Amino acid sequence: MTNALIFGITGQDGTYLADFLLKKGYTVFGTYRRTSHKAFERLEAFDILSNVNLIRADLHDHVSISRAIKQSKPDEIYNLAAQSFVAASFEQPLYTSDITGVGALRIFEEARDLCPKSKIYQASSSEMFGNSNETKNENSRLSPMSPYGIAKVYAHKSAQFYREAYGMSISSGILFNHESPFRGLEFVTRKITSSIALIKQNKLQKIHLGNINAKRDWGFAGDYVKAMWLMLQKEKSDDYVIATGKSYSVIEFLERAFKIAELGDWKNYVEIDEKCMRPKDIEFLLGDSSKARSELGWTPTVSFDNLVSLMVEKDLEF
Ligand code: NDP
Ligand code: GDR
Repeated sequence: MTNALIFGITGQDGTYLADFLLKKGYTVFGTYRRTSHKAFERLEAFDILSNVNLIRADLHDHVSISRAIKQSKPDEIYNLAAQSFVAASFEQPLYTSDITGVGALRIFEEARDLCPKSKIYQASSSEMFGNSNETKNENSRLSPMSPYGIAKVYAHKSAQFYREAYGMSISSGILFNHESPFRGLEFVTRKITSSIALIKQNKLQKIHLGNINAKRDWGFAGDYVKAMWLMLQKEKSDDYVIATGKSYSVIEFLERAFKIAELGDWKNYVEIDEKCMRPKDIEFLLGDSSKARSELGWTPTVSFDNLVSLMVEKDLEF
């Protein structure tokens, strides 16, 4: 039996990854935070809540990280836990740095003491690249434009340092945006598809959005968690860009989503709202995942059109 420990099992990726690893026969441990309400709705929707071993831990608290490692004796550790909403990082830069940046370091440091031979996955992000028109690969310049992006660079560089200085097996996946029907409601894709469902029910008239000209390389979360696992099956740890190689604007997402919902022209339902604008935003992101495709045999299976359909149709099941 192989033991996996997922920090952030309650999130979108954590749930897809837990499902994937259970199907591979892993014993899956995952961390959750204490909240005043239930945080397991995704694990319940996948019907795997009773199949995973939950451990309470917070990335702010290194003692809880240490306990999670001791309890799970992991062969593989996946650090997916983060304050992952870029917009919120402008409001809470210190908190974001502590969880998304230093939180990763806390895991690496505890693992160095307790399980230096475990394989570790670090969730790095295309948000580390910042703005430029170039297609990004593993060697592209890191020039983050948000407190979240800066925190991810800190964690990414720490992963490389622990790999080189201590010989630990830490791989970083530089993942571009990936979505699903289980994406958090505040991210733009799910905000649009969940709002469309409310419009259909006459519970909402307008969707308030910010920079709808922004372009992202959007893939499907189910494909991307497979890439995480593939990275940890390699003997040598490394960094890999995971992306589809196609970029679409928020406007193109709106066009496709409204067409599927048969609501007519999206412009009738969208209002541009200053409150949804960020102090700085990345206008364009496009990834080159040739290294992952050749070295890991990874390839995305869900097109942009199919991704939008999947999300709209799921939200319309009300
Ligand atoms: P989510 O926001 O859906 O999940 C984040 C997870 O981290 C949740 O389980 C959350 O718990 C947990 N978490 C938040 N704060 C803490 C904390 N202080 N201590 C412990 N756990 C905490 O993110 P995704 O699943 O979309 O992303 C997974 C990872 O990949 C994140 O690190 C994200 O930054 C990164 N990433 C995501 C991309 C994407 O497009 N989805 C692209 C590139 C990188 P709770 O449920 O309690 O909030
Ligand atoms: P992003 O995703 O910031 O790329 O980070 P998000 O869906 O939040 O924004 C994508 C783009 O859409 C624009 N936008 C809006 N975004 C939101 N959330 N709400 C709006 O109303 C809105 N209007 C326009 C944004 O300005 C942006 O340009 C995601 C997260 O999952 C990170 O954790 C991850 O690291 C990166 O993807 C890669």
